[in-house]
Amino acid sequence: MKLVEKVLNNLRVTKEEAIELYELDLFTLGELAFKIREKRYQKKTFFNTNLHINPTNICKDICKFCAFSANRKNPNPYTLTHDEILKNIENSLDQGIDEVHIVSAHNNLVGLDWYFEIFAKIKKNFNDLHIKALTAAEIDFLANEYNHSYDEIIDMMIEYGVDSMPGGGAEIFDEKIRDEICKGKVSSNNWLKIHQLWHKRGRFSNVTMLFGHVEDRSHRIDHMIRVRDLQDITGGFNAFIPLVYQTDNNYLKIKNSLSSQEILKTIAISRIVLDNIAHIKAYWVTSTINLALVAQNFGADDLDGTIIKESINSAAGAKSANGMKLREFISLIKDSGFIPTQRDSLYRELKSY
Ligand code: V47
Repeated sequence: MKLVEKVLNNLRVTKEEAIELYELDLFTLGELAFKIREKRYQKKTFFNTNLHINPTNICKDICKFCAFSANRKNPNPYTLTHDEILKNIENSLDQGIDEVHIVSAHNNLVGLDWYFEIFAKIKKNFNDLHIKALTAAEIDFLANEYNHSYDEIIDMMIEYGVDSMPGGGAEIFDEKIRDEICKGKVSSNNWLKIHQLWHKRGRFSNVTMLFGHVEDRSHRIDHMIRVRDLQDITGGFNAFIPLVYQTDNNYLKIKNSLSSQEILKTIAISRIVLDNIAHIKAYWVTSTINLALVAQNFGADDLDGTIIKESINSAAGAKSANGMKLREFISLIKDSGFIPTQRDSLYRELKSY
């Protein structure tokens, strides 16, 4: 059977076939991915109103792609106090947020309690907020630093009020490329193992893929297939989030950024390959809002959220430092011919605009 027919018949593609999909022209590929998206969600595009908080940029790891952590290229170390974090949240309530997304660097100066007690304080002060926090990379760091098993760290997450896990730290799973861009960080197998343990508790998470640096197409497909294999076992991933590599202020010397075509093809292929993951998120922060809007026609059904303040990708050149106003977000989705559909963190629909 020809590959296009296979996709049209909703049959699972192999790794080799997925690589072959890149050879299709952009519009054929887009149409295939759009059909899948349309069948599931018609013209709905999901988003939420969230606040990103990055409480510290002091990091014991040195990932070459990272411009956020305090180092020679970004010599501005900071660590927020719990009161400052609570104040940030309080100041954002009038924007209607229902989720806080908290990701820190791997700071070995502040102690385990600093990482966890903030979750309990948030729950105490803002009981309705969903806490999406601690990447598998942070969990691996905390487990190693404080001599705990992954299960013990996960017990603490649940005890202190973490509701779901973000998909950060996945980068690219191919071990050779991973060594090149972030040696010493959580291994690919452990990243997947931590999410598996989290899913085993009946909890949900996301999974990212950082692309557009030193990897090639086959590494991206390998990444997707490893995700698909785990999802077959657990069913715990809500969304796949391809993150377009941002080039500024870091130690990876990448001369050529990816073309929009290659980004859209990768998003479309992820929609086709990841037949067992409900949502493909075009994260506007790294793709630009305009390309994220186009990605709706290439398989993406989710654009993340309003964010309010973004620190990790904007440090590397993304135009996202101040998030986006809800009204603007809604009208951009509408103008592009889709139905803005506000969701909660677990994808329950709240409101259509
Ligand atoms: O893990 C770091 C990435 C991630 C760069 O789960 C970079 O809903 C591009 O994981 N260029 C953090 N990317 C962001 C993240 C995320 C974002 C939105 C939603 C969710 C979710 C998760 O940012 C890191 C890393 O892979 N990153 N540096 C860079 N130069």
